[in-house]
Amino acid sequence: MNNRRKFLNRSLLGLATMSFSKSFAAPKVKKKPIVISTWDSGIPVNEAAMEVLKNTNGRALDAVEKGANNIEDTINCCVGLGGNPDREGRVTLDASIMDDKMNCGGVAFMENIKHPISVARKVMEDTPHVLLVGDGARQFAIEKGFVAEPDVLSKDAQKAYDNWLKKSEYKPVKNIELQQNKAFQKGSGPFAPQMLENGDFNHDTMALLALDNSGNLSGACTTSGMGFKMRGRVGDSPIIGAGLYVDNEVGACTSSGQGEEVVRIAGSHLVVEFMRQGKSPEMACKMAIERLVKINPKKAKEEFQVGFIALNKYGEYGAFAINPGFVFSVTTAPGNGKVIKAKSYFN
Ligand code: SD4
Repeated sequence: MNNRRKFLNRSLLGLATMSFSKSFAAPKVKKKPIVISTWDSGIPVNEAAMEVLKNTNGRALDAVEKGANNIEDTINCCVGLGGNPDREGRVTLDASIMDDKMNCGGVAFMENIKHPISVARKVMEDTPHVLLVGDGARQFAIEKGFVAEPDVLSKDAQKAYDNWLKKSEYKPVKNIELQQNKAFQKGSGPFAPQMLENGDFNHDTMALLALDNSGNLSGACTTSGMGFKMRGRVGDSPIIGAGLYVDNEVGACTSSGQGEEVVRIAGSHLVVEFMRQGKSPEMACKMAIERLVKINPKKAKEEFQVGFIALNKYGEYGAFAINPGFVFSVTTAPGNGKVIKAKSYFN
């Protein structure tokens, strides 16, 4: 047999094997509905989202908005208007949302509006744009019926700001929970979320992803951003592809941590692309973290935290962080939320 014929025969055999394995591969079962979110403060957030998802026709998009609203409502907390201010003492909010049809919207550097995620949804649904910022975002929100809240810091934020003013040093805290959570420090597995003295959970970003009963994915990310940032600073959270990305054919990803680092690698989009190549959600998050650490391993170890969470279209989920301390919450039915410790690059 000449070489060309041998080659053709081998190729045909290869094709036959490929189509054989394809048609006989067991179809993956979708584990749905499911909602996952960043940090242990995600437990009540997931619960609010599950109220929507438990209904046969509950949409993932409505679920992630409701979940984000839940934490934006906790006035004395960290995400939303109760969050830490910038270095001029003003709370400025970033948020983004993305649905199962590649629709997306966001707001950034927005003040005085309690539910930035809902304004982000209005940007997505009622404008030809993807992102509105600053006064323009606030003006749009008011036109849409949102109420402008007064410029008052929450009790905790005022305390934190007064404290910060003493040195005025910009030193983002790597993991707020790590300092609060004794169970985590002991290194035990899933644990009950730790509450602060005043009964609130504490973190400045809430990002969540949901898969509904129809098999559709959506995601939302809402934050007051890094405390004591420069005025006008915007992080990864409102930037589609960085702080959030959803591709209904593949999966979804969102992030928490030092936004500048996430933007640098278009983090959430990168994780979704790794899942498209067949990687599991955890492996996809890990590969994106490795990409980030490679830029400056010493800085990554010593100076900041980034954590990704990902959910694929089959309801499989995973997470990975640069440093220990990142946890995420998973809920598949009302009341069954659990907090899981993410693996990290450094230990
Ligand atoms: C930001 N990624 O503004 C947000 C902050 C954050 O936990 O996630 N903190 O950069």
